[in-house]
Amino acid sequence: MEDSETGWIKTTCAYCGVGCGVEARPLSSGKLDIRGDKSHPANYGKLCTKGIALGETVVTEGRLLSPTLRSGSSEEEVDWKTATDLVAKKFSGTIEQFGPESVAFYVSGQLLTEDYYVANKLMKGFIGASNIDSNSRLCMASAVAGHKRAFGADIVPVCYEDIECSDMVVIVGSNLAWCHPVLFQRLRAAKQSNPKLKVVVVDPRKTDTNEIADTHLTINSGSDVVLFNGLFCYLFDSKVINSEFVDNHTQGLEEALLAARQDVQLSTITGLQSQEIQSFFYDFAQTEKVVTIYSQGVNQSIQGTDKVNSIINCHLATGKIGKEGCGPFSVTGQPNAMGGREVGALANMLTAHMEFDNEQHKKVVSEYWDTDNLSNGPGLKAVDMFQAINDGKIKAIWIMATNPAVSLPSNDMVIEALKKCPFVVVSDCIKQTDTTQLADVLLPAQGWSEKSGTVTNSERRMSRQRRLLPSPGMAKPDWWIVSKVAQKMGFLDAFDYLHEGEIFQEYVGLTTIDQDQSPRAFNLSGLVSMDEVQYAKMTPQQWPVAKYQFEATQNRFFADNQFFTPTKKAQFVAVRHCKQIVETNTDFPLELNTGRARDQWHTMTRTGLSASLAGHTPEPFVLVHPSTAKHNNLTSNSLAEVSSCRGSIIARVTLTNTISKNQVFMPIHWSDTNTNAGKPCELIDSNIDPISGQPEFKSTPVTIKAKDYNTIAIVVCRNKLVGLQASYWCLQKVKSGYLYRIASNQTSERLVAQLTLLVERTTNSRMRSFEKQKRNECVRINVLDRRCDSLITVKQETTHFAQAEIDSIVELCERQTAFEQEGELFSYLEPQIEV
Ligand SMILES: Nc1nc2c(c(=O)[nH]1)N[C@H]1C(S)=C(S)[C@@H](COP(=O)(O)OP(=O)(O)OC[C@H]3O[C@@H](n4cnc5c(=O)[nH]c(N)nc54)[C@H](O)[C@@H]3O)O[C@H]1N2
Ligand SMILES: Nc1nc2c(c(=O)[nH]1)N[C@H]1C(S)=C(S)[C@@H](COP(=O)(O)OP(=O)(O)OC[C@H]3O[C@@H](n4cnc5c(=O)[nH]c(N)nc54)[C@H](O)[C@@H]3O)O[C@H]1N2
Ligand code: SF4
Ligand SMILES: [Mo]
Repeated sequence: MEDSETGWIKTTCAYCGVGCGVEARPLSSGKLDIRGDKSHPANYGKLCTKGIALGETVVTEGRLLSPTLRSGSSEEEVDWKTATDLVAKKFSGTIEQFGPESVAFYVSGQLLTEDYYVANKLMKGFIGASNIDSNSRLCMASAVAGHKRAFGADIVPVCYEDIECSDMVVIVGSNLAWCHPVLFQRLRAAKQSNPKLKVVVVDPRKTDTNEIADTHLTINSGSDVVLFNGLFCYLFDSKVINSEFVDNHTQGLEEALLAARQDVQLSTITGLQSQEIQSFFYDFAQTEKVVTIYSQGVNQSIQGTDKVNSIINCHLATGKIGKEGCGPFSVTGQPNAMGGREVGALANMLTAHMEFDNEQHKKVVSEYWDTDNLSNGPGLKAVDMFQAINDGKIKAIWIMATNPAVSLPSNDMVIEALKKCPFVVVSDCIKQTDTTQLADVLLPAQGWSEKSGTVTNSERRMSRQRRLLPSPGMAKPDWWIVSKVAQKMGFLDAFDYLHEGEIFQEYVGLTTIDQDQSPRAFNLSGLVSMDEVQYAKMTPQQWPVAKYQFEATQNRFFADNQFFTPTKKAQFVAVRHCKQIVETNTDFPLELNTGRARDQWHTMTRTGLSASLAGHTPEPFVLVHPSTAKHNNLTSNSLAEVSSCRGSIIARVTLTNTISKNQVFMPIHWSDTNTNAGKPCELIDSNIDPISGQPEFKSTPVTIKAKDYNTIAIVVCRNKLVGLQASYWCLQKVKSGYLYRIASNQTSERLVAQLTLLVERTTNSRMRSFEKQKRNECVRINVLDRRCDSLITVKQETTHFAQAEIDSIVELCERQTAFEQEGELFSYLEPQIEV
């Protein structure tokens, strides 16, 4: 929707599941002006750092511009016809020879609903298998499974507004301040205006989310079920159960209580003092309006689903659900994790909240899609899917909008599997990622600002992402690419879409079929009569949509006490705490916790392009408690090797009291594309929750030791260095190009020579001869138009560069003013060099 006078176009942020409304205005430079959309009910005009920087990341640098066939080190750019012919032929051929289970799609919450819908329809409806799974398996699967067990459907009952109306917000395993910043801002504002509002954070480490916390329960990793089972028993014993609600609208209380009672030794297992536990229990019991927000500290666990239900049990017991200011609230990670769940693009779902174990559902979907080849049951979930590729059972895979070579556990196996797999197709916007390296066919997809479609946020609100800029090269929308291949596989009529709006219309229709016979929560009947123009102008709609919502609604589920189980009652689930599959031991005495940094998004393919975002955490780091550091001879800012039984990676040590002595924390963002050994998933085994299939990412036994080098270097260059080899390197985007931090065991002379050669090759110019030797330091500058074009500083030292030194190097390379004499360039660096 564009305001034709001012040029502002309404769209939705590319990143997290808060789903903020954005207004964007294309500039003549090709960049975008960005501001928050004041009318969007998710954010009312607010944006976080990542949202504000969206305009900086719409660059063409590094984009995948044309379909590309790869074989060994050779690459051939081809047209769309050749590429889609080939993909269709290979998939059809594989299916013919080995059956429909021999192919798979691995898709993503980064896709739009329309893309997601088409991919799911092709696999389940026409290929006739269910080997389609999404990176949401790594993200939301436990929440989905927990919702289904308790409510009979995958429903997030609350609205964002409930956070603001509540008197107590419990934040479990969520770094809301960094990962859902605008929601965090809303909570902070609510707390300021309602001093009664109590915030409790349940997290083994202290994060920025603690800024607004009244209480921090530094729970032992993996012990949330014990805490919430304890609360459940307390609620019962202190007679604050809502009997009217429990008796009439729930079932399974006794069994759940019996199980909860067996989880004893609360303090020992959670590591919390009984006094803090009791006061948390008391507050939860005595506060009428409680919202419990939970995220990956809950979901990404071998008992993620049980953690979810242990939380929901407490809300059901007290009837703190379906009312203003109340409810369990699973915040979604990705921009469209929720959309993927709606279309059913996870291996164990059919589509549109319909299920494989329901014959009527299968019948209506077959009829609606006009297919006689609908898949009959669930397929392989992400971790099993990659195992099946490794075992040779899956022989062709199509990866769309996700980077499994970085983000899946047992990373070495995943990479090996993709190397072995006879046919690997990757659709991405970016040319160089760890996963695109492993593709036989690369397909260029339109990215945020070019593509057009719908995403659903954490409060079930569907918003439009709109096209703002032309797409570079031959990039196409994901739905178009999938449809073309589907047509060429012989399914012409079912995939002859001309426009994403047609797909959306078909999808809306699907959500309404058979609702009379078996009512489903997910219903968009209010959008059935929408035409293309209305779709183009669609304002945010929160499902269920019975009537087009001209005004933003605040639809809360379960206000009518009706659930989606066969009895229409909510289900208590009996859950018990279980230990980690692999516990810390003498070889691996520490627990590795992994998660996110404030200003980076996942594998950095987009946020990594922004110099301003890179400044917050420029390098892969490991958070270590000072006493753990002392015990392991680690000093602040030194490099350390973190090892598990699977392998070793390297990161910069950050000393902090925010983490416990038995844990270390690493961010997930670095990959082989921007550092040489910084991917935590190399250390993490594929231990999954048996119900949801979601991997444990928060607890891996590791050990840590200092990693010393003889020589360290900083290189700034306008282009990326090709063929850099060093014991440690890491790359950071800066305004003038790229900054490399390097550590090596070579002598400084050799390292200088090697780096000089690389920079000269990369920039196609010569480093000037005015090399300046200091006591233990060598600086070389490449001068262009009397400006510093690139710069190498090497030190014969084992420690790190001080941030001030790095800042002055970066500043020198960014300077637009020419230096009168080249010597001035050096004197500019002098104060820092003279340490
Ligand atoms: N900046 C930024 N924001 C993002 C993303 C990003 O990449 N960058 N990604 C988005 C996505 S897809 C997702 S899924 C979300 C994730 O959002 P979050 O879940 O908030 O983020 P994480 O950092 O993965 O983990 C959250 C917290 O769980 C804690 N934790 C670990 N183990 C346990 C445990 O056993 N119990 C409890 N109670 N807590 C534990 C960790 O210490 C950590 O602070 O963020 C979204 N937002
Ligand atoms: N150790 C550890 N591992 C984790 C986690 C953790 O906490 N700890 N968290 C897990 C979670 S919750 C998540 S969500 C995953 C995220 O992990 P990934 O999904 O692997 O990470 P992304 O970087 O988001 O990958 C998205 C890819 O899609 C591309 N892309 C972006 N937009 C489009 C588009 O429109 N079309 C196409 N075709 N491509 C596009 C991007 O360039 C990028 O290469 O990581 C998981 N892995
Ligand atoms: S909170 Fe999430 S959706 Fe909102 S601007 Fe930030 S990253 Fe984008
Ligand atoms: Mo996620």
